[in-house]
Amino acid sequence: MAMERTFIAVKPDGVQRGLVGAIIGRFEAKGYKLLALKALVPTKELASTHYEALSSKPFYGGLVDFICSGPVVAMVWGGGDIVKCARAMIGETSPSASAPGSIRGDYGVEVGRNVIHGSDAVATAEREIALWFGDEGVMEWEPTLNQWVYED
Ligand code: IDP
Repeated sequence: MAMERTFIAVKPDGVQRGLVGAIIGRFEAKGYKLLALKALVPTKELASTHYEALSSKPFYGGLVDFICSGPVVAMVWGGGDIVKCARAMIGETSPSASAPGSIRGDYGVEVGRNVIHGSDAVATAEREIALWFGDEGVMEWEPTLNQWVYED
């Protein structure tokens, strides 16, 4: 099993709606480890760089404005196959297409208010971790409960 890191952000709608604790709880309960966490109102530069792959989309400007509209809780989580598994925990891009039990399926209604971001690939995760955390660094640690989450 590949030990990976992923970048997770609770978007302004998730923070305003008081979903930070519930979302962190899901990743903790799954058995993943928290490696970094901060709350910030992203600058326009940060948000537009984060979403630059979508710059040709009609919703890009609104998306960037939305991400800068209030506090975001940015996190790095680590664990086995976490990039793909976190995306499954998050659900589809549109909450209305997301299964009940997923974060977007349980907490969201519309695509432009879908509560949470999660990296879509290992390379994207490393790019996003560097962009959001840069020189601040990200912890590495060995949770004592790992023996109850992983076979070896
Ligand atoms: P993802 O967040 O599931 O990886 P992406 O296609 O990378 O989905 O889109 C990034 C974000 O852009 C979405 O999470 C959502 O907030 C927003 N978005 C995507 N498609 C639309 C749309 O059709 N209308 C408005 N916002 C959208």
